[in-house]
Amino acid sequence: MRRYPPYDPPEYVGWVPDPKLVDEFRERARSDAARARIIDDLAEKALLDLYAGMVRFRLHDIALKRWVRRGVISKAWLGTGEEAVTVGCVHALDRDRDVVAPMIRNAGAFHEMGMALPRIFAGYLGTGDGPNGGRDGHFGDLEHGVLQPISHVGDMVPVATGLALAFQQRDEKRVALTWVGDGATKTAAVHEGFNLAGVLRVPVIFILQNNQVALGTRLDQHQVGGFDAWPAMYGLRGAFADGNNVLDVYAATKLAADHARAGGGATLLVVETFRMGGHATHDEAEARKTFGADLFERWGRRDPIGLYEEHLVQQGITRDRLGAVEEQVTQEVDAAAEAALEDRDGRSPAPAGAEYDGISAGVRQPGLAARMNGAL
Ligand SMILES: Cc1ncc(C[n+]2csc(CCOP(=O)(O)OP(=O)(O)O)c2C)c(N)n1
Ligand SMILES: [Mg+2]
Repeated sequence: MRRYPPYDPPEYVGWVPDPKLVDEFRERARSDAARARIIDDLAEKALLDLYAGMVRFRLHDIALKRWVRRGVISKAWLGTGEEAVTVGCVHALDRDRDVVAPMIRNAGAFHEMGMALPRIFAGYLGTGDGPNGGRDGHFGDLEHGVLQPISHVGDMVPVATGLALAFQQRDEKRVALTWVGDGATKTAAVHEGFNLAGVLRVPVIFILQNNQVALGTRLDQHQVGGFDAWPAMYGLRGAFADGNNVLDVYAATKLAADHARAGGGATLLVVETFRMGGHATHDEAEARKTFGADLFERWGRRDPIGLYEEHLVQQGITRDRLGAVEEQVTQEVDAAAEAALEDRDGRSPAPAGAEYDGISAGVRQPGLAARMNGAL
């Protein structure tokens, strides 16, 4: 894809494919027979949709970075370098019926679950036409199966478990999915949720998104060893995927969803990736001190979008075709960001309690009720 020097991590600016990594990308996706079958079944449209989804997420982040530079918003949390984790998971679900609970690195789940980009951008601006009427920077849209996160990391794990319990009790073949960061796994809520999901065998998928860092604390500073033993510890079906390989993430999630729908219970899918920037836009310089330049360089060569593009070209999809997809998504994101800015003062929320009933609506969760009752 086109690179954006003012906004991209420096490792992405002059990105050129490393043939060895492109081979590894292909081999990784084929190393497991069940995953290989799923990938082989993907039609060209589905392959291109995955590509469009990742490009959309990257450009969504770039639009937010641009707004931070222009002083439109004060700060933004980004998923740069981790796009494959969100997009691969979402595309593997039944997006008309399943429910996801994204965290800050998973904003791509908003648009990939079907929320309109202008509405998403309105959410960041806090205008009254945003998903929660401009009340809070945390938003979702239950009509599209996206739970609004709460700020406390890890808490969506027991919430997703509870949703899955409802699906199980109603004998609905539906799945709940949430992402949990390496740092968030240190909370009690995550332990409670994992344990309950294991005991009750509910149809939930936990994506343990190990990006090697929590705020300014490296994984090796908050945990001894890796996550290999964790699924078994909780009695959860365990799976592992390369978080910079969208096909691997897609296939692993699809298998987890099939397993859950068949009544097999919960999966903990451990995905390795890397945060190619700061915790948010405010601490990019600090992040460069948290890790050595070699680590950024190593993961920078594994840009999930660049690798996937090269893979698709090897599979016979032309660069022109990819370019056309990118162009269309670029126009879509640019237009949405511009539209959100127009007359934004005029769209600021009404004084609390005057017109907006978001608080009571939030408590009643009408979208969730409709979704849970199969009306949506
Ligand atoms: C319970 C709780 N403790 C602390 C915080 C402050 N906080 C917000 S994000 C974050 C880091 C989370 O790291 P991780 O779970 O690895 O996710 P990442 O940011 O790397 O995607 C922290 C500590 C919080 N939101 N909730
Ligand atoms: Mg982390």
